[in-house]
Amino acid sequence: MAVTTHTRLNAQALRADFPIFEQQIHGKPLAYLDSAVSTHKPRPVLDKLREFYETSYANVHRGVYTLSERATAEYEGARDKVARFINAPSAREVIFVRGATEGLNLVAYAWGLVNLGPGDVVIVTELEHHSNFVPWQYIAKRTGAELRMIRLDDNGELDLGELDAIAGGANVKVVANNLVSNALGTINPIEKLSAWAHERGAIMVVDGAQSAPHKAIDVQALGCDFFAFSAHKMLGPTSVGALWGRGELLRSMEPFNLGGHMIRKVTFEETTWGEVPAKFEAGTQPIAEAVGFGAAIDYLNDVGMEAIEQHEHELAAYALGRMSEVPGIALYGPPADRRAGIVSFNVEGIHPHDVAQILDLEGVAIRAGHHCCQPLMARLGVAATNRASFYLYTLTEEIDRLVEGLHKARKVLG
Ligand code: C6P
Repeated sequence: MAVTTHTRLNAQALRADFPIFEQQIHGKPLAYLDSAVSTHKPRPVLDKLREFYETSYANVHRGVYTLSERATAEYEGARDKVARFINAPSAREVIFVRGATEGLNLVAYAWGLVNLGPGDVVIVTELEHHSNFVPWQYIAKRTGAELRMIRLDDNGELDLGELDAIAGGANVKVVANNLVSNALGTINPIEKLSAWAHERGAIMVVDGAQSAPHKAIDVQALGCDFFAFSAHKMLGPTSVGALWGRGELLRSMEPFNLGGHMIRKVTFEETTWGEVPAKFEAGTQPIAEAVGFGAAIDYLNDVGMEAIEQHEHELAAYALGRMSEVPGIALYGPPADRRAGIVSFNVEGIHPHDVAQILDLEGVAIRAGHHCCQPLMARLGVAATNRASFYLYTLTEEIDRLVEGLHKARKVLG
């Protein structure tokens, strides 16, 4: 029998790599429980950015001089790292974008505008982030396609039993879903959805913004056609992310942005496009950011994605247990074994922003709001929730401080 063992991560030890934790907030150690919005950066990533700018920086794919060739090698090296990280069949299928949002817009515009029309159906889900919802709603309206939605059950999980009924006899062209929900932490059955989509000749577009940072990703095993994610949510810099797409689809698509670097030949009458990925990387790319993204991937690989997933899973279970002790708390989403390290909740009678402000005074940072998931908020029947989200540097003591803060919020405002 094959036995898999994962080295457990030591969050306390890892924190020494993150300078942000050296400060205090309102005289208390920082308990940063908002990693789903963005993560902090370890020294190896910060050092890599500085080293790159100090020793190897130049524009890429534009110079024959040594520095430009060195920068190009680093940039393309980062692309290789991203490709390996998600088990893409080829690094040429990885496009550097500004983040998950831009990657998903790229697919909606460059694929959707050409391939969708009246009589076609795009299926999204009720727990989609606006980044994988609004572009499809917009492109569907522009092309005359119809937008349909997979609803959630009371656990905050997709009701796949309804899929065939949702599709009816329609010509389904796109299924769009996140692998992990940013608002509920739900882990979605992408393999099943991909298979279902492909049976109908549809493409499967996966928003990987909340999954790539937290679990090992294999786009081939997921069976999807596109997978988009952001570096800043996985220890890397802002303003860079990646879109992976199947080679044949990327090659058949029109470009998204037009300008320098993405062309083959330009004359007054006509322009022809360069090869993928250049076709989708118009203008000067986020070069140093991509290199920093590569350094973040190195760091995550060193810690081990299985260990990170396990750690977050334990934190989610611990948090759900401890938080359920708070009187008047409503906890949203599935049981711990079917969710990532994200817990959304409301405290009866207290506005989420007030809860977050009281917690801030305790040095505990959580998010309050609709989390760019307004259709989901409508389903939950609330305008907003509080959300605590965890990462490899999160300690159980910080969850204890969150719970103490919630008791305090109830005393002060409840
Ligand atoms: N979610 C959150 O607090 P960008 O901004 O492009 O890096 O990522 C957008 C995005 C797309 N999909 C999902 C599932 C996401 O969670 C996010 C970003 C942040 O949940 C900001 S709303």
